[in-house]
Amino acid sequence: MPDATTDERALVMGILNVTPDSFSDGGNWFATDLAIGRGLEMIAEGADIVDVGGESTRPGAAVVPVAEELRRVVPVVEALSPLVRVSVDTTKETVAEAAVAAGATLINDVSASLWQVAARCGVGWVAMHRQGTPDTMQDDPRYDDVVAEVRDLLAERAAQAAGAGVAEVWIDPGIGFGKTVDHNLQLLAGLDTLVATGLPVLVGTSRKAFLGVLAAGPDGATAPVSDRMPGSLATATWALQHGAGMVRVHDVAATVQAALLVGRPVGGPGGAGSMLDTEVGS
Ligand code: HH2
Repeated sequence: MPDATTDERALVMGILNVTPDSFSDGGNWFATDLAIGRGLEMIAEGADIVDVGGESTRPGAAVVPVAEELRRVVPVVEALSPLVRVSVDTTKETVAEAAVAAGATLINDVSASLWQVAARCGVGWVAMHRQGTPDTMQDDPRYDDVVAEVRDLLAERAAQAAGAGVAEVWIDPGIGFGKTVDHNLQLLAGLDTLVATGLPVLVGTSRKAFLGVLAAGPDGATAPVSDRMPGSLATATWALQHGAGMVRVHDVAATVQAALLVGRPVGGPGGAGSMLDTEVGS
């Protein structure tokens, strides 16, 4: 969480999908050299962590064989990890281990099941909540109390991870993973319940489908991925203001700027107020 009394800001994790089929940037960075180039760009834009993934988690995405996921991910991790902190977005033990050997220091685990791997490798771990698996998760997600259920599952997994010796554990509500639009909004509105666990919270809303639904045009058509940047930024800013310690985003430069503003009190020393004052009239 940004400390309002200092210049600190929350962390921005840049998304780097080395895949042909991710819902937003699929195919853009599928070639290794293009992926490394995008990683360098995100570093220049201020990313604190670059999250390298080789398998899409979008509803209905194809399962990627281990050898192919390794081929996509490892060279990119190797190239970027001397320059920036790298996380690996995978649910496969072998891929997580190989990425750590290549320099990754955080396992971003949308299955919230790889804590023993993180413990063994001596790296951090992100436990993300999801209901179901990508092929069926959006069919008919149901909860009695989505915020409490997500919090309880994540707190339980975090305790298991801590017990196994993982020193750095993040929890993530898994926006869009087995959740309706309403569930996603309830989770964002109830973020303080996750923050109250005392565990650092990561939130990923970037360009997700619920933002397209909320930004539907007058004809009711869902806003395409290319029109979801305003909602992405608004929800990332909301999350940061409500205590998230990190946001996972495609649009790194814009989010870093938002994080700087949110992390600094208006009018405080070196704060947003003074930054804006300086720019008035210039
Ligand atoms: N969302 C996606 C993938 N990984 N990891 C965490 N911790 N939190 C998230 O919300 C999250 C995640 C889905 O987004 P993206 O990587 O852009 O798409 P795809 O899975 O299609 O590659």
